[in-house]
Amino acid sequence: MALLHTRRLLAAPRFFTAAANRASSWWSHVEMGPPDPILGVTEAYKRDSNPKKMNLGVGAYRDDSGKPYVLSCVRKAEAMIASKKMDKEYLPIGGLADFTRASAELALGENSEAFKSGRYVTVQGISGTGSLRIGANFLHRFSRAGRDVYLPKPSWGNHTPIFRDAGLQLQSYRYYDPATCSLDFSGAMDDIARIPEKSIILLHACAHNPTGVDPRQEQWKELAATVKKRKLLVYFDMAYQGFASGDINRDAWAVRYFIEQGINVLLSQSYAKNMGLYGERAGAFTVICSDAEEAKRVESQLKILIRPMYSNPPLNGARIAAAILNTPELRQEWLVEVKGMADRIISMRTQLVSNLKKEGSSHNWQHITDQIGMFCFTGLKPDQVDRLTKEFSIYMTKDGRISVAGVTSGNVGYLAHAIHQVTK
Ligand code: PLA
Repeated sequence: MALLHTRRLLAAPRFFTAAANRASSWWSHVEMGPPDPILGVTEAYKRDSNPKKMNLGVGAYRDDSGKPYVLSCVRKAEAMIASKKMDKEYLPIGGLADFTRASAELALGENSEAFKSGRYVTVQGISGTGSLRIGANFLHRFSRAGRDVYLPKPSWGNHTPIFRDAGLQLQSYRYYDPATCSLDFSGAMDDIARIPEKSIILLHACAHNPTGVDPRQEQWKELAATVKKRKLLVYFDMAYQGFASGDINRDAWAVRYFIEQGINVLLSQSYAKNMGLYGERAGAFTVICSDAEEAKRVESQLKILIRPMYSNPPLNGARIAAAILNTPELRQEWLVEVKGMADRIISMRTQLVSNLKKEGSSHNWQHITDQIGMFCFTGLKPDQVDRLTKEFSIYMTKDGRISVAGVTSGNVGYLAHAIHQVTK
């Protein structure tokens, strides 16, 4: 009793001091924020001690033994760079020229009129996200297309805060039909035809995230015609070039087609997935302009935007990507490795469906193999996702998206079993 009493006496002043500190703090009004819907899944996964746990949240490619994969062309590029003992000076504000030029060529194609005539500007960005943000800030400062950005419904979760934090307003157009787990093309066309003229529309260039559903080429053509008629400003997000079909040219088809139709698009690129350079943060932002002189003016303003944000971009990832893109043998090896990653994902889709059938599932899982790219939008409901996590330690985003790139021949059976248990 006496001991308890003493403890209380000791505890009391400490409690009062803490409360007083809180009240007088500059940040007492700051509320606890929610975890990130995608990266928060990884945090929860790391806390789980179940040896069977699976992280199908973030889109990060794993090899077939479930390990992070560093491309062999990347290892070679790194060795090449190391052997040159290069300096660590600042890059120019717009980034590494060998990298930005090669990025534009990769997206537009070497025969592109826009590329050859120089009526474009490409600046290096901090991977896809940072490049999107440069674009968003550029739009906020210079857009003649107003402040409304139309996103597909659904879109990558980070698109909304990227554009919102840059001061733009988010709107949406129909894109996905949950009833068929496929593209709602007529819904999309109806909505896009009603977007007020001269608004901004965001399109996923390929491997739409989170749905894995892309328009076919004829549908892209119709879309381009409508966009042109409505005089919309098109912003392409291309975070998965090569990951959809395994072929970087095929995956850039929509971007190239729009530009050929005279639509001067904005474009963000990322090398996180297709070169596996996730943490290196290599990406690019491009504006297609009406001529080379306009491109120079736009470039000058992009530099003015970038300088107070982060002064100039990081060096290492851009050097690696540039070495791969500009060295013929490395580039060739890269193209094979991209195809290898895309093919492994495709084979996991097939194996997941056949394992679900083996489990005795009578649902129609065809969308798993129809969808493309890194993700599968399973159609699982939030309570089913909860059960997968709680009962099976399978981690994924609440919307039922799984990163197929995280499935392996070793765990696809376990995943199918678990999905069957929560859907039967
Ligand atoms: N655009 C889209 C459509 C994306 O899916 C992602 C990444 C990015 C841009 C940006 O990637 P970067 O900044 O790393 O280059 N989406 C991931 C990761 C793979 C994430 O959410 O940050 C995803 O799991 O959806």
